[in-house]
Amino acid sequence: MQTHAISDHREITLARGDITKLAVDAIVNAANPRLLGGGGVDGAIHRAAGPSLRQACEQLPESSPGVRCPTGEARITPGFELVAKWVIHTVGPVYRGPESAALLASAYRSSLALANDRQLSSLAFPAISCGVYGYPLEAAATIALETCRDHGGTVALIQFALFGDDSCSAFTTVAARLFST
Ligand code: AR6
Repeated sequence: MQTHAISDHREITLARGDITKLAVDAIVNAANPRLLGGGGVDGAIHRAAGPSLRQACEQLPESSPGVRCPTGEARITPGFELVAKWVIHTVGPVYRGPESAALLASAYRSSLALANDRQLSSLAFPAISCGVYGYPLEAAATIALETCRDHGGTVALIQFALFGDDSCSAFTTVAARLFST
């Protein structure tokens, strides 16, 4: 595990692992706009949280037909059978080129803002958009880590749960460039 202090009271950690196992206030789900589950980390979170999670997601209002969370926004539900008390569901962009950066940053910012509203002190992110949605790892890691570094607020601990060798090494390389400790 790597730890980077970003101020006296805030740190970012990077660790290989399964986000569903983490004992943090909230884990972030890389979902799709329907918010009814899917593959990748979304599927893993729904399996670990149990069927109540899908029921809670179904209760969230649609902003347009089939859309409970537009790309770049975030919604919160309880974590049910997870160790984490809450799940923050966000939707990253499908990668279409550098113009996708603003929406990816927005997915991180919206998640942090929700955690802040609830006065949560610890939060775990997966590598949003880096699986099925095809975001190049180093570009995504730069956006993820810069956005978390620059976001003020109550979240004292931000953990990145990185699932594979490729995401682990990309986030580690970018963190070494961005952070001095
Ligand atoms: N813990 C942490 N990271 C994980 C886990 C896990 N248990 N499982 C996978 N990852 P993806 P996206 C990593 O595809 O690209 C879903 O079907 C994975 O290795 O889950 O944002 C949704 O419903 C990768 O690095 O999310 C959407 O339709 C990262 O999580 C779509 O995929 C993100 O990969 C969202 O695509």
